[in-house]
Amino acid sequence: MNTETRIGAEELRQSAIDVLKLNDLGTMTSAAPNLYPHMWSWDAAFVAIGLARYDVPRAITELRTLLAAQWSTGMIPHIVFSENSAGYFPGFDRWGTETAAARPQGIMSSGICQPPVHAIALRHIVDRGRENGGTDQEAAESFLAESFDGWLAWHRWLAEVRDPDGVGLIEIHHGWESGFDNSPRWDGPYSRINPGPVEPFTRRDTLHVADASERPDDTEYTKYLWLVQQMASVDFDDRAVQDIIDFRVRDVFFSGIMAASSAVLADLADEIGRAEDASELRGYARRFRNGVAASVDPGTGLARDYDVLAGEWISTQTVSGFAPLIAGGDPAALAVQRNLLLGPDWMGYPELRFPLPPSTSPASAAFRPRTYWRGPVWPFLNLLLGWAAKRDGQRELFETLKTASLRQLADLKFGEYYEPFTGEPLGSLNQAWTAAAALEWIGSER
Ligand code: 2M8
Repeated sequence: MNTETRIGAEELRQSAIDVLKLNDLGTMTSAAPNLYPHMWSWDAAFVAIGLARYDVPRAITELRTLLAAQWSTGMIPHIVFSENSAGYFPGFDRWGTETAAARPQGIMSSGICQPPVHAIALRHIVDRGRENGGTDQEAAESFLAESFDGWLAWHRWLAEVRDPDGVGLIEIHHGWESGFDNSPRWDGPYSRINPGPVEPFTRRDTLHVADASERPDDTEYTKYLWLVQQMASVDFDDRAVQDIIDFRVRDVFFSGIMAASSAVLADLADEIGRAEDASELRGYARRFRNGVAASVDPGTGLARDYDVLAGEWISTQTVSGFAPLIAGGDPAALAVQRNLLLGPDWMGYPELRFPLPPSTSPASAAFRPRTYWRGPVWPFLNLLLGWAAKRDGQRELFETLKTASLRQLADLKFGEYYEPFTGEPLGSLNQAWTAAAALEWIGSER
């Protein structure tokens, strides 16, 4: 690295730390300063990865706060609400989780979940702790021992409750559970929902972006709220929800993360002498890796979601199609996926500002370059793809993603998502997991 880039990296690192400090609410980090004034489950995991690069104890606090909100079933809720109840819609009062039997008393949370990236974050914390030694190492090791049962319960709940038939794909009950809220992946399932009466609502998200069309529209929100109402009507009881909910989809990207994370947690289990749990977790890793691999469309080479209610595979050209690269598995199949990812419909699309995969391929009719999960580039996803590439010894792909990401993030805006052709930051600025991604990319260079 030459001096100029080194200075650039130091400035980026400092700015990213400033963003995490700006979002720091004490024992949790808001996903973004105004748009998302609460803690989100998978954002918190990425935030912890970034924090661990400069403050291991604070990274531990982040995951500890999230885990304290775990439901007695094992589910980790997708939002842990801060006291700033006015800042975001739907807030705790609208979720209807007040009377849910499994929610820990005194902790305000939503009643759905998000992809289980947490064990990967835990791995990063343990690794940073061991590198630093001293009190960081002690804190990381004791957090691993203290929290292990919680993460295990979370993976078990996912495997048993969200994949009761053992097909190797996790079923979700809301687009919000995927984290890819309004992706074209969910157009089919949402198009078949006819919402019943939904209580009147005033959105707040559109107040915090430059242009409301960067967000989902009101028709989409009505359906999102309808699903929440359906779940609340049965007090978020797992079995009852599955019987009545209008959205039942097996999410391939969620499942890819489940496979990868289970393998990571299995290694951590071994490190603390929990051999039996390690073998259970390796079983989950295998099952979900196989489920993801079996979903690949032989025609397009992309992995697919499955619509349970319609009884059909969902074929879209979205970045979730690369779930096998996250899950890991058969080297030959992964090599085919890597070629596709680097090819002209994705990272090699000629007009891209940086060679980074858009959330929807620009070659797809569903592609919208400025609209949220329908086209923009999401920096935290690139970090995840890079992590998986490194795990699999794919140094070249890792370096390509890293170099392009560091160039993209050098604007110091920390956009929630980016316009693929111009590199313009969109959605919220100072988004926490974008700053965390910058810190991890920089840290991995040293
Ligand atoms: C977005 O989702 C929330 C709902 O959960 C929203 O739009 O209000 C998604 O990008 C999701 O993946 C992310 O975790 C969350 C916070 O960054 O925002």
